[in-house]
Amino acid sequence: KEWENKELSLIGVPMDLGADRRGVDMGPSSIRCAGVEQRLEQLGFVVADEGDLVVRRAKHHSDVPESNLKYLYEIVRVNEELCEAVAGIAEKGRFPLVLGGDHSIAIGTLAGLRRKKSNVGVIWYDSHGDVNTAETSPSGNIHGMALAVAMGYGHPLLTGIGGDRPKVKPEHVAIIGARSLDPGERIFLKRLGVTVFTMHEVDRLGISAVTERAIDIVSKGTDGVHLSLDLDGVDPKDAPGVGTPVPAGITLRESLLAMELLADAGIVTSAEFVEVNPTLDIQNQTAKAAVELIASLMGEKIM
Ligand code: 4U7
Ligand code: MN
Ligand code: MN
Ligand code: MN
Repeated sequence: KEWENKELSLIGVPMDLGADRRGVDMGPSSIRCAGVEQRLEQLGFVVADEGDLVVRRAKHHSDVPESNLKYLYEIVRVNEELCEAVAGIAEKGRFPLVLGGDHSIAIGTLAGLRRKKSNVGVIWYDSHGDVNTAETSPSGNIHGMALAVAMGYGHPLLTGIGGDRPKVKPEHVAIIGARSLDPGERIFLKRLGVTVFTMHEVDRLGISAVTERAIDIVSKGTDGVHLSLDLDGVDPKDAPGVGTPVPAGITLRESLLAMELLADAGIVTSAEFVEVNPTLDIQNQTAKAAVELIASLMGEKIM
């Protein structure tokens, strides 16, 4: 494994402009408060906390002529910075761990990873598909478009971050936990042939078989695997501090098992944990869940 040296860099992206509810900008802070750095150090990682990127609070969101994309320009600027930061971390052979922030930051993360890896596999752990474009989006919120952008679909200012080429191929993507897809997203996912493990598959096969199948898909023909975990993929009973909760999701316990299986497979080379909103949380429960998930992903064992 390339991060056998156990060197890891944390980077926070305090951005909430990609979502309608304010407050996910405090996500990185809440995950730090829940003790992420100490937990990783206990696992033997040498952690460099690179701090947070600067996000400017834009006043108006209707700043794009003839488009419904909210806060496009500032989201592009932040993601360009994130792309550089992640590329720098990956090039040093360190493990990039990105803390969000709304899910639009996956655009910058994946663009940065593309600098080092030409075929990155992606596990998109989320109750949503995040494959809208301006044309299909019911909201205009860019966090619901991040995976489409990474595959090369969307506004050219977004798909052009880190260069015009697509950052991820549809056949290297597996979505886990989907239970809220917009009509346009269903059509798009089918057309591109993206593998989607909805809650139907999680219930029928169980989370372990689903995770094993996802591991197969994202590791075939790829030179690294990125985990993009939206905390709303976890059931809101276990992760209430999210802006777009969707009931009947994957429990925290099942999610921890998924992380353990990923750790055992030894394939994950980068990760991001996004969409924690402490203003909607109960006693930082969701950030604490994120830290548990991170620890399991990075190899923590009960015995
Ligand atoms: B998240 C939504 F319409 N699909 O596009 C949209 F339901 O990063 C939600 O997964 C997107 O939290 C949620 O606005 C984006 C909506
Ligand atoms: Mn989501
Ligand atoms: Mn998401
Ligand atoms: Mn969300």
